[in-house]
Amino acid sequence: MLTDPAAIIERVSERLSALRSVCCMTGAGVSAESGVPTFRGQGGLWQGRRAEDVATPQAFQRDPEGVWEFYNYRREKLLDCKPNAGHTAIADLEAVFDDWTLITQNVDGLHRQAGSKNIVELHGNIWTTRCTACCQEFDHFGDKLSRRPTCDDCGGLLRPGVVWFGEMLPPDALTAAQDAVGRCQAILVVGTSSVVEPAASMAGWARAHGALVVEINLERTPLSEEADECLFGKAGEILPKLVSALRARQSDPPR
Ligand code: BV8
Ligand code: ZN
Repeated sequence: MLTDPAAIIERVSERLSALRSVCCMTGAGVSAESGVPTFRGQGGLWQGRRAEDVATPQAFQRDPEGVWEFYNYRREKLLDCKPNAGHTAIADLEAVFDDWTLITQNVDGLHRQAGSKNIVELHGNIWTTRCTACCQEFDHFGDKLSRRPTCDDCGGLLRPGVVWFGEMLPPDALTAAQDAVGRCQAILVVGTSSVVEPAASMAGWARAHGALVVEINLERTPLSEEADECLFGKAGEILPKLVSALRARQSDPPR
């Protein structure tokens, strides 16, 4: 049983190098090294607050200012956060495979800042807002918003452009993710606790049609049992090594 991380990375790169269609599912762990708090870990966003109180439509109905306080706090913190080596490596992987789709649960926009192009934002984007009256969507990247921001067009109350618990995922994002997972030959699952549905089931969908499942995480998760390969460690350290190993194989394929 291989335990040397370098050897496992070599083996994973060998298994991936033969493939053309690969997708990647990321969670908050990919942004942790950029200083973005995760949800369920030490110091996570759900510590000291319940998702039901700040990340559901009912919470927003009940206390829109309190919910905006939570999102404005996160937007403010994000202004100092830059993409890390894990984001950059994921952007590099887009050029390694003919058919690459990045599916992210993250709402921080750091994958796009790192250069990823083909991105499916399953849970929306914290930099966008949507008017609760006229449903128009707005990009407020970097803007400081009040606790009760309103629509320039109709004066309606704006809400954060993210998907809350109990809300359906954006149909086109879900369809794009299902298509990519349905055709992929491998899925890399990076920095997610794999507990939030339907994102948490997508690796199983891929596995069901024979795709290789590779998990990259600091620790074991509910997915680890069914993953074909588990690389334990920081995404920002493992992913650049995986990219180098894949590039070496591409430039000098084994005879
Ligand atoms: C849906 C946006 C259909 C907001 C998020 C009862 C009633 C209603 C719904 C449900 C219900 N029971 C279950 C459900 C479904 C529910 C769900 O899954 N609940 C779970 C919690 C039980 N899902 C939904 O509601 C979804 N919609 O199902 O619609 C429907 C509709 C009505 C009724 C039924 C069904 C919508 C889910 C979207 C919620 N929105 N975020 C915001 O961000 O504020 S979810 C939130 O969790 C984030 O998006 C986040 O990405 C996501 C998952 O968390 P992770 O990314 O995995 O982060 P976490 O902190 O948990 O883990 C970090 C991991 O990284 C750890 O494993 C750690 O070890 C690792 N790590 C840390 N550092 C590193 C690292 N790894 C590598 N390197 C490092 N350096
Ligand atoms: Zn409006």
